[in-house]
Amino acid sequence: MAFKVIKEDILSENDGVASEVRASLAQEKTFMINLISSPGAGKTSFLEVIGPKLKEEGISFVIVTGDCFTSRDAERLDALDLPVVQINTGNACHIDAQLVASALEDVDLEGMDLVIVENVGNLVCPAEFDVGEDVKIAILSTTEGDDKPIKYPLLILESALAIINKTDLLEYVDYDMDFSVENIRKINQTIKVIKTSCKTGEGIDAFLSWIKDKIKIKKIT
Ligand SMILES: Nc1nc2c(ncn2[C@@H]2O[C@H](COP(=O)(O)OP(=O)(O)O)[C@@H](O)[C@H]2O)c(=O)[nH]1
Ligand SMILES: [Mg+2]
Repeated sequence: MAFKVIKEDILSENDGVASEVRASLAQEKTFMINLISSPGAGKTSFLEVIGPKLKEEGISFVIVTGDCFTSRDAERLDALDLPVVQINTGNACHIDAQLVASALEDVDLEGMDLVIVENVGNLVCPAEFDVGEDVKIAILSTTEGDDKPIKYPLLILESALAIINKTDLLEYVDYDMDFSVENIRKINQTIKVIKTSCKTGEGIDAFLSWIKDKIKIKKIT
């Protein structure tokens, strides 16, 4: 029982900071996405592919990347000259709103179109924590099994978009795409699903057109 109370306190404290982050982004009309997946589903790879394309499109953005201990993801993104801020969470299995607020302190948000948070690889905790994002995006992959949507329904419920990555590996793995998408839609009737491959580029244009619409809508609301 006491455990439950502590958790509620932590979440309500987090929600207060998330609201502040959301308010400061609303002032600048900056859209924020929170990318959540298991370790290795392809969050950083996806950013390596979309980052240069966002630049080509003239979209201004910053990536806040979370990792327990290393700065490997930030180094990969920095090598492509993508704007990135690294957060180390230590043993924490998620990024919380305070960490995002601290990361954004040194970022000039004026005129910024998009903030991208790459959360810590985990399908449970990040789904519970609002970090001030406009939308959460679940990245699933064909190598982790088609039952992950039903095993981690909160993430699917909380997400506006589900990306199913590594479609190039479909012929090598036992992944029933119809079963996976069916379960995603059972859990969340309004979620959009995009199938991608960071290797072949499948689905990348579909994502870019989705994100450009979201950025446009944010600017006029
Ligand atoms: N075949 C294939 N491999 C991928 C794809 N996306 C990522 N990977 C590989 O999956 C591994 C983990 O990717 P990474 O981006 O580090 O995942 P993260 O932990 O979610 O950030 C790397 O070896 C990537 O090269 C994909 O679409 N197809
Ligand atoms: Mg990564």
